[in-house]
Amino acid sequence: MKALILVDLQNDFCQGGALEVKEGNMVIPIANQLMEQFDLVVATQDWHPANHGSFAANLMWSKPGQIVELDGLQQMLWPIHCVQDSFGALFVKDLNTEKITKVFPKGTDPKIDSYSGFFDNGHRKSTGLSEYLKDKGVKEVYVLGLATDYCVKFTTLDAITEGFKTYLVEDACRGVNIQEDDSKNAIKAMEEAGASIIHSSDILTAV
Ligand code: VGL
Ligand code: ZN
Repeated sequence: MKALILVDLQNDFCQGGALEVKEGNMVIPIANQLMEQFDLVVATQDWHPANHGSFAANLMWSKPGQIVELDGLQQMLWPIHCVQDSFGALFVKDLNTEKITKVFPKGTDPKIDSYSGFFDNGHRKSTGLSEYLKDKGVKEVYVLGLATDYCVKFTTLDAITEGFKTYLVEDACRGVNIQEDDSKNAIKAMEEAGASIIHSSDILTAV
């Protein structure tokens, strides 16, 4: 059984969003097309309370891009984004959400961030995604979404360590690229960890 994991296809990561990822919207039509090839589609949703510790605005004298310590972990500070129930946290309007069987919110604890859809950044708590997929008999997962160098990367790495055969659909991802090569390096790290890097056409033409 194969599952498609849609990572953070939310307004704040797309055009005009608070944490806009360049060309983020371009992955939406690919996601819509790919969904048709899967029996199981799940989505992660960055879902922060307004007082989240990753927001620079919640910390005096700080700016997005700075690194601070949050509950014992290194934390990159971000602009306010994906606040629970806000427009920015909603899935992009053009995304076909009909095939999504379950949404996994993450980043809900103000004291810890969660880039991965499986665990928080300290691997302290599970979101339930791994258990859900295993319960459904999933052995292979295909990952796509935003952003390549953060949530896609850590979701993919956790999928591998959770024992799933893991595919990264490279053309259906875009990155933040605070440093120019961040996405490129993230893809390399995922590949080295055991992910198969594929193109959406590999899935679409195989059927
Ligand atoms: C993300 C930074 C902060 C992501 C989420 O979805 O990649 N990046 N929160
Ligand atoms: Zn976030």
